[in-house]
Amino acid sequence: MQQLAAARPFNELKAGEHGRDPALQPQAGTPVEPADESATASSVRETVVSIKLGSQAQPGHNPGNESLDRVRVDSGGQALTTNQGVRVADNQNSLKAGLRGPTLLEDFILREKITHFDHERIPERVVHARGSAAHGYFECYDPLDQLTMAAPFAAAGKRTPVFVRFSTVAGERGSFDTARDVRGFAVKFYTDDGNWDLVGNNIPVFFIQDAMKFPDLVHALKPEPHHAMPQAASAHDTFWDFVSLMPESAHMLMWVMSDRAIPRSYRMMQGFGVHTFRLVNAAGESKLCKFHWSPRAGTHSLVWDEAVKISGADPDFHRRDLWEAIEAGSFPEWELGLQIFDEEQAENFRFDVLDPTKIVPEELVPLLPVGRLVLNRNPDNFFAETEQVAFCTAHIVPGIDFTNDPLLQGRIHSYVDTQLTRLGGPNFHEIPINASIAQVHNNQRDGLHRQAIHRGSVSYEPNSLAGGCPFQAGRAGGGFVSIPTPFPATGEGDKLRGKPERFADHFSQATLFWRSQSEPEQRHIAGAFRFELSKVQVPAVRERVVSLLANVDAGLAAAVAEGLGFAVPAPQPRALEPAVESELDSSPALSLLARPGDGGVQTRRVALLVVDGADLASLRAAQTALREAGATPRFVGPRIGPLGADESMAIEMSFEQAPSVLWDAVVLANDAAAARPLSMYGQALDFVKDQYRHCKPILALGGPGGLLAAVNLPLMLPEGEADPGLFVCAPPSETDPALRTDADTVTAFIAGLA
Ligand code: HDE
Repeated sequence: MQQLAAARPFNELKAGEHGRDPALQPQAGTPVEPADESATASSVRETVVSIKLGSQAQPGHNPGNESLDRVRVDSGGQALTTNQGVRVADNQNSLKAGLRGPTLLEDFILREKITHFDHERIPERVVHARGSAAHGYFECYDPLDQLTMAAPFAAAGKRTPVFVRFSTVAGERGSFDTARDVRGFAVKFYTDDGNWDLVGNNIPVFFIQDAMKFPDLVHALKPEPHHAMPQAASAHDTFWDFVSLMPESAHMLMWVMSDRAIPRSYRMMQGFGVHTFRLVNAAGESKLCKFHWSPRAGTHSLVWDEAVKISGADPDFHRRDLWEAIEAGSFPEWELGLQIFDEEQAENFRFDVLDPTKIVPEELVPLLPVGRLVLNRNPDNFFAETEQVAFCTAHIVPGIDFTNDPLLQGRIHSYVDTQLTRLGGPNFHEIPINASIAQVHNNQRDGLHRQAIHRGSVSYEPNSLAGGCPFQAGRAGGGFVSIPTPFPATGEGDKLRGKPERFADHFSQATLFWRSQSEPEQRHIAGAFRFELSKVQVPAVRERVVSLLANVDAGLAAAVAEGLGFAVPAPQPRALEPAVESELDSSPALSLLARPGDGGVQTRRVALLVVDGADLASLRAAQTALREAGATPRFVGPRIGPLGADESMAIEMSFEQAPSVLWDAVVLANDAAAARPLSMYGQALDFVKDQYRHCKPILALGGPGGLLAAVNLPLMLPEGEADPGLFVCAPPSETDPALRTDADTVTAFIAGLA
C-alpha cells in the first residue's frame, strides 16, 4: 500500500485542466501495476472475459445478451420454487386454520406471491407508452472514417447489434396501434465504444422549438385532466388550443394530419433523427448531419376509415404485424441515409438548422446511403426487454456529437432523468437490455437495485491504491471528447432567453410540405384537419387553427373551413414579415409516393374468401402464386375448420375474427357450385365493400357474377376504362380466348397488390 501511494506522488491529470489547447485535451492516465497483489488493487484488475466482438457480430446476434444467459429462465422440467429457491409443494391452496378457517399470516408462500404480484407494474412512459420492439443489426456499407469515428461506421460489412422500439406518443400502454399520431423510432446501437441511442420519430420535424415548451405540449396533447378523455387522440380542445397559439407547430401539424400519422406498418415508415447532429472524425473535424431511415418495403399508409375500424378489429395491429413478419423470416429492413453539410452551407439556408421545426430538403442536401438496419429477432420477454429498455439521447459515442438545437439540449437531460422514476433508480443501465457490450468501469457506486459487485476499497479517482484504475482514457485512448464549437456570433457570451431570428419563420416549410403532396394526399390532409377540428368543442379554437392554416395555403384553409361551416378567417399575423419563401417550390421527396419500396408483396396479407362447395383448384392456384411472390394468403370464411374432403385446406379465420380492414387484398372464390354462396353472407358483402372503399385489389376467381355482382360494384370507371383495382377471371362457362386466363389474372392481381 505504501509502495503504491509512493508511485503516485501527485495527480498528473491536474495539469490538463489549465491553459489552452493542447493542454485542454484530456490526457490518458497512466495505470500502474499494483506492486502488492494482496493489496486492494488486485481485485480491481479482475479478469473479465471480453465480449467485444465488434465486426464479428453475427446477424441479430447481440453478444451483450449472450453473456446474460445467467439471467435467462427456462423452467422446462423444473419444480416451482419461491424467490428464495424453496420448492413449493402446493400452489393451489393457502395455509388455513382448518379447511373452512381463516388464512394464516404465517403463509410466507402466499404472501411472497401476492406481494410480488402487487408490484408487477412500473410507471409507463410519460409519452411513447405504447410500443413494440425487436432485435437486429446495423450493417455498414463503406467505412466512413473521413466523416466519423463512430464505431458502427468503421468498416464495410461491419455489423453492430441493435434493439429498436417503435411507439405511438399520446396513448397509454394499453391503447390501440392505429391512432393518428407520430410514431417513435428509437434505435439502440450496442457499439464497441458504448451504447449510442438514436431516439427518433417517423416525422422529421417537431411541434416546438425549445424544450421549455415540452411539458405544455404534452399536457395539451394527453387526455384532458378533468375527465381523462380522449385516449390516444389529438382530436380535442386542449391540443388544438395549444397548437393554434404556437405557430411554430404549423409545419409539424401538416405532417401529423397527413397519412404519415397512420402508417400501414412500422415496417413501412421512415425514421428521422429530427435534430441536426454532428459527426466527428479522428482528427477532430466535424460536419453537420441529419439521420434518415428509409424502409425497404416502401412507405405505405392506411386511410382514416381503415385506421378507425382496425382499432376495433385488432388494437395490436402494428405490434402483431412486426412480430409476425419477423417470425415468418421476412425481416424488416431500412437504409440509413445521411445528409451531410457544413456550417457555411447551413448559414446560407433560409432556415436555421438548429430549429427542429425545419427539414433540410433532400433536394438541397441529398441522402448519402451508409448502411442498412435489419430486424431479425423478436424479444423473448416483452417486459424485460421492450418495457425496460431505456433510450436516452444523452447516450452518444465518440464520433457523434450534439448541436445547440434547444430542443435536443433539453432532451439530453430528460431521458436519463425519466428512467430514475420509471425504472426505479440510477442503475437502469445494468438491466440486461440496457447493458452495453463495451465493459463498464467507473467509480459510481450503490443505489437501488445495484447488480455489479465491485471489489476493493477504491471508488474514487485519482487514486494510488488501485494503480490509478479505472484510468482516464484521454482522446488518444478512445475517450469521448466534446467537439469545441464557438458560441454563435449573435449574443456571444450573453446569458439570455430567446430565439434566433430565422426561428421566426413558421410557415415556409409547412407550405413546401403541402405543395409537395400528391392530390389524394392533400385531400387526406384537409379531411384530417376537418375531422380533428370537428371534435373540438370551442368554435374560437377551430377558427384560430384555420387562421393559422391560411398562412400555409389558402386552398387548404378554405377546404377545412368549408367542412366546419364557417368562412376562412383572416390569417394570423406572422412573426416575420414579409413571409419567407422556401428555397424550393416543391420537394417530391416529401410525398409518400416517393418511396414505393422494392415493389414486392412480401408479407402483404391477402384474404381468400371461401365457403363449402367452392372451387378449391383455382383457389389453391391463387394461394400458391401469392405464396411464391412472398405474400401471406389465408382462407377466410363463415366458420373455421376443414374445407370439404381435402384435409390440406382449411378455413383459418372467420369473418368476425378477421374483417376486411385487416387485409391488403381479397380473392373471391369461384363458388358457383356452392349450396350457400358467399353472396348470401352479410359479412362477405361488407368485406368486399370495404376492400373496394379502401382501394384494395380484388381478384374474382368466379368471374363478374356471384359476390362481386351482389355488391354491385361499378366494374368500369366513369371514363369507360376498366377499374385498375379489379381483377376478374373469365366466368367458368366463358370460352372467349380474348379473355385473360386465370393465371394471367392472378399475375396481374399480384402486380396490382405491389
Ligand atoms: Fe421524447 N421523450 N422528448 N422526443 N421520445 C421520451 O423518455 C422528451 C422528442 C422520443 O421507445 C421520454 O424514456 C423531451 C423528439 C421517442 O422508449 C421522455 C422532448 C423526438 C421516445 C421524453 C422530447 C422524441 C421518447 C418518455 C423535448 C424525436 C420513446 C419515456 C425537449 C426526435 C423511446 C422515456 C422509447 C420518449 C422527453 C421530444 C422521440 C420523457 C423533454 C423531438 C422515440 O424522456
